[in-house]
Amino acid sequence: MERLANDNLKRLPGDVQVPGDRPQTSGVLHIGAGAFHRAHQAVYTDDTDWGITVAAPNSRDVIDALAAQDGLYSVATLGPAGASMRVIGSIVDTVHIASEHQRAVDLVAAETTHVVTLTVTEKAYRDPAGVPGLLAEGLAKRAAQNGPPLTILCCDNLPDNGKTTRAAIEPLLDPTTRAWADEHVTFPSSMVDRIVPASTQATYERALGELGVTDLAAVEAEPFTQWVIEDDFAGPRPPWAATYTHDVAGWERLKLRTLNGVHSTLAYLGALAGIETISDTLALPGAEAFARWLIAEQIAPSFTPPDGQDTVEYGEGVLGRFRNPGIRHRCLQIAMDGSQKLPQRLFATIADLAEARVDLDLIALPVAAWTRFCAGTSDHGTDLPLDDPMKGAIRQSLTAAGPNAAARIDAILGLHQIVPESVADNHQLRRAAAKWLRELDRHGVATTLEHL
Ligand code: CS2
Repeated sequence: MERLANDNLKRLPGDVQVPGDRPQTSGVLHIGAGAFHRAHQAVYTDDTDWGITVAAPNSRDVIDALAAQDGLYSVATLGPAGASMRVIGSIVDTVHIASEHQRAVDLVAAETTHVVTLTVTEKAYRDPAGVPGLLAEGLAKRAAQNGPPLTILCCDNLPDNGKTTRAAIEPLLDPTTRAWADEHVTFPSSMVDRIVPASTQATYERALGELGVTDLAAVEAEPFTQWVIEDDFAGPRPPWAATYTHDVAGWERLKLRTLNGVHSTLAYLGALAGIETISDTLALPGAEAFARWLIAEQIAPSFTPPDGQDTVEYGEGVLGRFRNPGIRHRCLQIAMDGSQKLPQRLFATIADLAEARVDLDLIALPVAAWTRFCAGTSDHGTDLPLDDPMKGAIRQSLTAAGPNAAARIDAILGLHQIVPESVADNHQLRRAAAKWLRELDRHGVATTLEHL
């Protein structure tokens, strides 16, 4: 079967949006070839005359598919009214870090590279031998050449993600590089948002049906997209149609606590109930009412949203997006790496509520759901995978706790790398979470939600 390529762009069906002149060079080096990047930053870049080199840390499947297609791939935007297709042409080159390490280092140092963007997932920032190490090596070379300034722009769902990135790299720099980087490298924070499920066979089949050629790098996404970037670029700034601000923190909190917090909550509830996707979980009797209640009573009072934003209204928008039946976002995909996600999605909210002495009953339910999920058995007795870098510690503490609900909650809240002390020590939270865990153990998610 013919693959998507420069040669057949002109022959694609008329309703498929195709790129005009392709960029020749890449001012952006992007690390992380996942579906999110392809449906987010690469689309923003496609609206400019900049190009991207995509670096894949481990698996080479995506970059091999892109290389076989002249860097082209399609994004299916799935709205209530059906799909619209767009072919993206902003990716001009690829590099496989695991097998072409030196080339990746050289690209970080290259004077043609002005911005490095990152979507490498939350856990990658903890691994000095991985992406932080690569960036440190590249910066050392750039400093030695006294190269042009560089902007390193984190696009992962972490709070203060610019500072987090800097903190992961800085300790790896020698003193000379460090001094150079202080002057020439910036780490703006950014808030990124678009719901992009992992591509499946259905994604590739849809692409073939709509394009008439094979696209093995195809992605599908919701219509909504947002990018808020701290305006702190060291050198040239790509003309992305993003929102540039000096206060990203408020946007990050709004998105991480509301969208991602409710996403993770629904993911654990849905997985326990044996439901495959977020939209189907939200359709469980009581689920949407609970989500709405959680947003209004617990998430909204935990922080001040950025100017002009109302958390409850924003939350309504989020629930509307979660209902989108075109998006089959699997609960198990969102449930993975809970130890890396929940600190900013759930425990930060609880810490702020505890400090403000707000009642913690409702928000204790997602804590109980995660605890039960971590044990690895659904309400129907089927196995649930625990895909988490802290799996060993989590399972060990749960096993040691035995069957008692209060003991299991104490064990989970005692994981200090995940749960802040002020949350772990909060008696009201512990009591409420243990109560919910007993409910979930006895009745399961569906009945618990129905009787809230
Ligand atoms: C999701 C996010 O997988 C997850 O943990 O919560 O990927 C979410 O879909 C995006 O952050 C939306 O912008």
